[in-house]
Amino acid sequence: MDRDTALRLHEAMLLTRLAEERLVKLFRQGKTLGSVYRSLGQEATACATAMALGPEDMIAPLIRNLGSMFVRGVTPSEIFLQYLGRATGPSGGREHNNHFGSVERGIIAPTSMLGALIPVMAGVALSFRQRGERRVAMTWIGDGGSSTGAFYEGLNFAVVQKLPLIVVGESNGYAFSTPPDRQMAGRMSLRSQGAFTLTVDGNDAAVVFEAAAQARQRCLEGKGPVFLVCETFRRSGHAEHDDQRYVDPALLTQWAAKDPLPRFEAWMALRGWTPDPGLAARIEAELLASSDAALDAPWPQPDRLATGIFSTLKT
Ligand SMILES: Cc1ncc(C[n+]2csc(CCOP(=O)(O)OP(=O)(O)O)c2C)c(N)n1
Repeated sequence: MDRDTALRLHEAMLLTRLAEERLVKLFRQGKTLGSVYRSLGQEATACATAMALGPEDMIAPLIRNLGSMFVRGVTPSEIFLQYLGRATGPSGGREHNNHFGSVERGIIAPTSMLGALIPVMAGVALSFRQRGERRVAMTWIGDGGSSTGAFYEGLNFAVVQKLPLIVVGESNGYAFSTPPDRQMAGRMSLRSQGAFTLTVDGNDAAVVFEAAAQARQRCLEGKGPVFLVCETFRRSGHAEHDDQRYVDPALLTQWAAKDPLPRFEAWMALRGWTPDPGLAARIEAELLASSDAALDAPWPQPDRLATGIFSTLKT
């Protein structure tokens, strides 16, 4: 990773951390229309994987991968308008979290149905190959989500067809309140079905980036899909309405010491790469301005309810 990439990756992780903190404040003030599903402690897994892609590649994030959307150019303003359900937000107030896509920026909309995006992205990867395009598709899945039939169907199809698909497995300690050993035998990597599999420290942004870059290279060489398992930990509840009382506090302390942000800052410092000391303040100011503007933005009008439901894309 070069210096410029490292600085951009650090900024994306910091932006994700601070934007989610701002969203939590809005949730506690009763301003968001739904809950807030954070990625506290998992920012490296979302940001460093997406950062290793090229602009022509496509991603399909899950709700805990807001960071990957920032990497692809989604703005805090879009996120606040969306969470606050405003007419000027990406879905015009029809959704209230990161469930929106942006094909121009290579983002297929996240969905709630866990596993469903794996066959979708296998299809996207198949279309790249059929058109002879050098592009890869990437999506994410949690340890709980990897128990779905869709996960197996999609990954199996990609393995058999040798598709350029990267599935990032987020092994993050809990699926809601269920630890992995209550719902799967063995480690997440055993679910690879023959896909080339890498297991990495998901809280080490530099390592995640290198692994994702290697995965992309394999895909471009026609070697088939990669299952990139990131070992990490969800340091907040499933969402803000969940107080995580089922988690041993000692585990939280243990994982707080492995926080990906200071770890990446230390990695950068070893190379003499220092982020701008005013960065956090600048991001905070932008987040405050864009969330205040979103609070003043108009609500959707009932007469717009039936518009924008069907795609206008030409086939
Ligand atoms: C097919 C499907 N089944 C159940 C759910 C309900 N659900 C939402 S999140 C969740 C837990 C997900 O855990 P995991 O995949 O490990 O991801 P994490 O929340 O840990 O990031 C469940 C069961 C769903 N969204 N989709």
